[in-house]
Amino acid sequence: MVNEPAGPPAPRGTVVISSVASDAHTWNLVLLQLLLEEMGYHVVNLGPCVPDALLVEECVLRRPTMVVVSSINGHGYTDGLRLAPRLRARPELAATPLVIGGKLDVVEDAAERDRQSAALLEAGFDAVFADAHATDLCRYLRSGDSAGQPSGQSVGRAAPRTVAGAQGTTP
Ligand code: B12
Repeated sequence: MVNEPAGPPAPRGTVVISSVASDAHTWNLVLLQLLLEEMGYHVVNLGPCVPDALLVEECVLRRPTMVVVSSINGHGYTDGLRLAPRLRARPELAATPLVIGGKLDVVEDAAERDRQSAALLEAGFDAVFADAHATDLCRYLRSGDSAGQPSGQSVGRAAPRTVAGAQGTTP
């Protein structure tokens, strides 16, 4: 699934949204897309089960303002650890803001989750949203702008962060 709305580029630039190779869930991606479009970004949603190499090539081609990786099947931690270095290995993407979020693991232990988030940051992500809500991404984007307005420029490698939430899940 690659959505390409017609019309001129959005003023805040292009965000690539993608899931990871193992993850078939879709509505998390759609929700993130709607929120970011509402904030004024042009969104390229690559959809679920995206092979690492395809994501890398799409990002090199499109040079996005930011890359948002979303995974909820519980393998996001493993997939993310493998994926981030592959993106960062391309000089064109070495400084591109890169975040990951969703239900990234199946661990209950907060300390272990913190350790995993730290490992994802170490692997190359700028921010990790473990079990957070999609609106936390909007807050993150707005946080660098003193006027409180959304700003794609505010996300940078200099400010690694982890955001942990307490979203409920149903079996
Ligand atoms: C629908 C569904 C499916 C459908 C998906 C259909 C489709 N086309 O999307 C099907 C049946 C295919 C499926 C399969 C599986 N599923 Co499923 N699925 C769900 C379910 C019921 C809803 C997911 C959904 O659409 N939510 C709606 C969206 C809008 O919300 P969300 O996904 O929660 O995303 C929110 C946050 O995570 C966050 N977020 C997400 N990404 C990001 C990124 C950033 C940057 C930020 C800030 C926030 C963020 O924002 C969103 C809104 O708040 C959930 C349970 C639940 N109620 O959540 C299980 C669930 C996600 N599935 C689960 C599992 C285990 C599986 C399977 C492995 C089951 C199996 N054994 O086969 C497979 C995996 C298949 C695969 N290869 O990925 C588990 C994951 C466990 C975990 N991570 O802890 C869940 C949580 C169920 C459970 N309680 O165990 N699933």
